[in-house]
Amino acid sequence: PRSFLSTDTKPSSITIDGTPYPADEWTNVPPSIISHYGRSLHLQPNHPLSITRKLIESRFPSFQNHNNLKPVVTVGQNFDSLGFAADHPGRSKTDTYYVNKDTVLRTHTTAHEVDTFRANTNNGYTITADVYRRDAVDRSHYPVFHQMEGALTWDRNDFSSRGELTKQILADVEKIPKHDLVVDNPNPTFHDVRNPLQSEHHSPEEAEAVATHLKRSLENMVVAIFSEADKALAAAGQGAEAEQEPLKVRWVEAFFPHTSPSWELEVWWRGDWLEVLGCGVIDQPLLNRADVPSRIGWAFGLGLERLAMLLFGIPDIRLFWSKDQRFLGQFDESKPARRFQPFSKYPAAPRDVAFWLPKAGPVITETPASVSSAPSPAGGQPTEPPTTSEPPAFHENDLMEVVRNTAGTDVENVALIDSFKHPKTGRQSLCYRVTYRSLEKTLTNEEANALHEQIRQELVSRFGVELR
Ligand code: FA5
Ligand code: MG
Repeated sequence: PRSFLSTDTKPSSITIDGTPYPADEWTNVPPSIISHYGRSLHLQPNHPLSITRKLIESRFPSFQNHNNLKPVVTVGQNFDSLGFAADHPGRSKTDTYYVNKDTVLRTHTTAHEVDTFRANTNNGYTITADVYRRDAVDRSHYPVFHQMEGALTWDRNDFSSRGELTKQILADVEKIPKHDLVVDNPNPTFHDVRNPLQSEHHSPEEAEAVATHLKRSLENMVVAIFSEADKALAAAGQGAEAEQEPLKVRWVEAFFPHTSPSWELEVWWRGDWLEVLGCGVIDQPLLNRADVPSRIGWAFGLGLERLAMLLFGIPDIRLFWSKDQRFLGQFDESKPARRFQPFSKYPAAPRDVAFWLPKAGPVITETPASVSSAPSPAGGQPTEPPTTSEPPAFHENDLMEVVRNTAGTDVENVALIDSFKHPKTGRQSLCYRVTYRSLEKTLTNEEANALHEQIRQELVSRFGVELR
């Protein structure tokens, strides 16, 4: 298959949903990504992502729901309007799909916040949509996934004083249904330099009231999802484990350029803390940019696949894209949630690829969980546009993409299993294990070998690696 990245086949324009965009040295959206465009899984009746979306929306009954916003946005919408610094790693080509230097596939639903605040006549809204990130290949990461954004604001102009506004927010807190959820760490301290109260805009009491409303609203939403999940487990005769351990959540400090202070909500579920969403008190300059400077409020962004995987017990994120009736036929939005029954597990075909990198240079194999506000958890440095004379620096996400482009959903996992530097030459060697496994059939040895050989050759032609 043609790669939009290799210099010999680079087209002068790239067409998405019938619209041509001029390509440039930033263009890095491969055909395998464009082919996901327009599936709108979050709107497909009886799809688990749609069922999960509706369940969450039902916990915010007064909100407007925006579910049809297009994924091609400007760099301004995705980053600048949200206060991302010019050198923020989230802007890097290794993490983000650029249509061209001014245009990206949105990396988060937050890209629509400013426009939505500007147009909004109501106080609250959700935005559910497909988002795109260059990322690892494993059972919980896919380069296209779905987020739901939620936001609620109050207008100062409706109140005679800051004290009156605070009173109203606290009165609104009382209207949120009570829950008996265990909240492990209801009020973590937060870093007052990196994650301050916005004291030039908000009184501490206002900020505190907004944060309380935010946390109680999201705890209420999580209770809805997880009590459904518990019922589904009980119906499957697997409830005992869940009953022993009551549902538990905790708040963890987090950093986003578009909220302060910020938190992540984690849920204790079957032996693990799982990050479900990020949230915080909306950055006031963002609201000013949206021409609603008198508003104050909160926002959150959650991963829909993550919640749907928990709710239905779906073991692999690739399954959401399946058109197989053995998958789709298991979900019915008119009935209580049921546990997903794996229809079959086809054999895995692991294959290793080992190679020398072309020269000593930057190798980015890790995506550290940074304390920065990356919308993507990846922490790669922005790379220079590749030139024709020397191969670009190797970033692990580049390999992930070669694998995705070639093997699509027939690959389950890609993992670095060995890395060393030659003591004399200083050259770097890497070995990755690519695990092929189809969700729908048994891959023959020949099929796995053919995919693997294509990937090996692509690594040579794109990155100048030397196979070992
Ligand atoms: C953000 O994208 C922020 N824009 C969220 C936000 C919105 C914060 C509004 C504050 C206010 P983050 O990159 O952590 O944050 O992603 C949010 C959620 O998306 C994560 O908690 C996780 O549930 C989900 N998510 C992130 N990356 C992936 C992935 N590769 N696959 C599946 N789900 C993912
Ligand atoms: Mg995060």
